[in-house]
Amino acid sequence: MKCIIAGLVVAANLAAPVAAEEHRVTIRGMAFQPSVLKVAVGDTVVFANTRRAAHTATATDGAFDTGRIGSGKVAGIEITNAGTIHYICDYHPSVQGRIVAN
Ligand SMILES: [Cu+2]
Repeated sequence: MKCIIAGLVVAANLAAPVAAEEHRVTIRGMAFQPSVLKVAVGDTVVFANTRRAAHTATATDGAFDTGRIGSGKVAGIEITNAGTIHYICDYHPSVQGRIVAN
């Protein structure tokens, strides 16, 4: 009986590949929210600027850079590598966030 159950679990995993997800980070109050985001490689992260000031989301290691995100605008990036990415706003370097990709 145990063997049959294990077989079913394997079959279910093969039949349902994990789909890429879209995550949202909001820039508000001079902070990225959430400040730490866990994602999977292949996922997309959309940064939404709800404030008047323009911002960027710029990885300190060069992994991504949204460029200028104006008030009320969004910018999306795809996560292509596993690891922890620290990012800042290029205009306000004290505004920081982290993406942990597995
Ligand atoms: Cu900023």
